[in-house]
Amino acid sequence: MSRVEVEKKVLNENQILAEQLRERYREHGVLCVNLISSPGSGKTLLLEKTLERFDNGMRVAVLTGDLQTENDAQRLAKYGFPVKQIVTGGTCHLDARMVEKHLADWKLEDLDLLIVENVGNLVCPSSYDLGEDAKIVLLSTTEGEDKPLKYPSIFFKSELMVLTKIDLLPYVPFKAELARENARRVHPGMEILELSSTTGEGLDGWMNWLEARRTKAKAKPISA
Ligand SMILES: Nc1nc2c(ncn2[C@@H]2O[C@H](COP(=O)(O)OP(=O)(O)OP(=O)(O)O)[C@@H](O)[C@H]2O)c(=O)[nH]1
Ligand SMILES: [Mg+2]
Repeated sequence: MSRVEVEKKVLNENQILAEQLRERYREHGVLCVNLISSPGSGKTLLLEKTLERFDNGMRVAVLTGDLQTENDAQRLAKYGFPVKQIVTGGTCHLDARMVEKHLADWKLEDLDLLIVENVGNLVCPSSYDLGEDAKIVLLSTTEGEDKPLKYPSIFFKSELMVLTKIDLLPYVPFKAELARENARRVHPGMEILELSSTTGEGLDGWMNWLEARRTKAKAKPISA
């Protein structure tokens, strides 16, 4: 079997599993979001700030993926919500099977929100549906405005772009307007939020976005 055929087969199998996961999320009214970015763009710090803002009653869980180490899960576990690390052992993306396996001992009926932090990579995760309601791509102000043009697939497939580390704008040669323009060239009408997890600027907008999507997922009829 050629490499292309094997890749097609893997992607098809992934798609079937992803649809099953999507159906389960829908059945239980769980919003699942999949955070994707280059390594170090600020996914985990944003999640730390997000969990910090949730009250104890929030029915949220996090799956966080990495090639190696449990570092991110350790950072996230201290907020008291269920968190699991998926160590891929070298694979550059999460797939639906890994998600399904790590969800096995959590009850979806106990959750309203499942956040998946993908492996830091702008390329591979874009090919793998995890059954999520929305992919969210993060771009930080230290990466360059051209990234949406160089890695169009993930910017096209993501519903929302979060421009992170805006506290660094005075110190880096990054034109936020051009980054927004480039993102919308690849994905016309794309929603864009800007924030700094360090200063807290823009976090309200992010929390409001999540809450609006969570309410929508809850309201969706089972047959939708
Ligand atoms: N100045 C500034 N630094 C930030 C911000 N967000 C994250 N950082 C820093 O950027 C570095 C990487 O942040 P992480 O949250 O670990 O990034 P990540 O995307 O989870 O990284 P990987 O999981 O390795 O892909 C850390 O040193 C953070 O403290 C921000 O808004 N402003
Ligand atoms: Mg991380």
